[in-house]
Amino acid sequence: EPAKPVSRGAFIVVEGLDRAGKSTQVKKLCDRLYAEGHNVKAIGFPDRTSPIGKMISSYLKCQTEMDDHAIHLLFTTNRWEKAQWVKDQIAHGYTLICDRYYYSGIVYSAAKRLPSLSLAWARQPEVGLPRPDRVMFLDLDPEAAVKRGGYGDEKYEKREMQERVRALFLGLLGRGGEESSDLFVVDAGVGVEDVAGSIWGEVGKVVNAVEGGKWLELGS
Ligand code: 2DT
Ligand code: MG
Repeated sequence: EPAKPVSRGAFIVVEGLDRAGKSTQVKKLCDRLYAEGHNVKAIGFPDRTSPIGKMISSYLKCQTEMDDHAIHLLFTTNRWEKAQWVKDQIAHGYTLICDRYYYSGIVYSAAKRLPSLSLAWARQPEVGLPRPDRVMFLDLDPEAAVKRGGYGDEKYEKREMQERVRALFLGLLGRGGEESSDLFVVDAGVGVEDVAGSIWGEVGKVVNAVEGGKWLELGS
């Protein structure tokens, strides 16, 4: 089926803790959108392919150490280096499904609980990045994540860290402002098809509204 002409593509982010099923759900969502005639591309952060992405990857694999503020700013820069590309794709009618974005960015850094690195501090360098049309938060109890086979060996894949990250994510909802209105919580503790169904129930509506010209401006 040829893709329909659209006003612009939608920018959808999928967020969640490690093992919440983000990669699986991003793939299923892209396949469904494509099958229904949308132009769609999957992207994700950190994008480990750029020179900065390689530094981030090395940090996450515990091969290099870095100051917590410095690594935060590298994650942010890794988004800025793709910001114009994101805008261009959307303007050309591609709907982007993005695995993690600045919501992970601020929450993982703030979960380190440094006196000098608050959520507000972490948010500042992200200001001005393309704002998504919707952020699907795949919520999973770290207890359930452990039952799914547990974590890998990367930097933040520790139970205590995951608990703090989850609390901060859920805290964003009550904080008011952009983050709380962007986030849509999905229970990721049920079966793969049920999670996909909940995601589709929201994203299908948003994508059709955006592509149909009902939500004109991409925010920032
Ligand atoms: P993946 O497991 O999805 O590859 O993520 N992270 C991610 C941050 O600390 N800041 C960020 O801005 C982003 C995008 C979350 C690798 C880890 O990196 C964390 C998990
Ligand atoms: Mg991971």
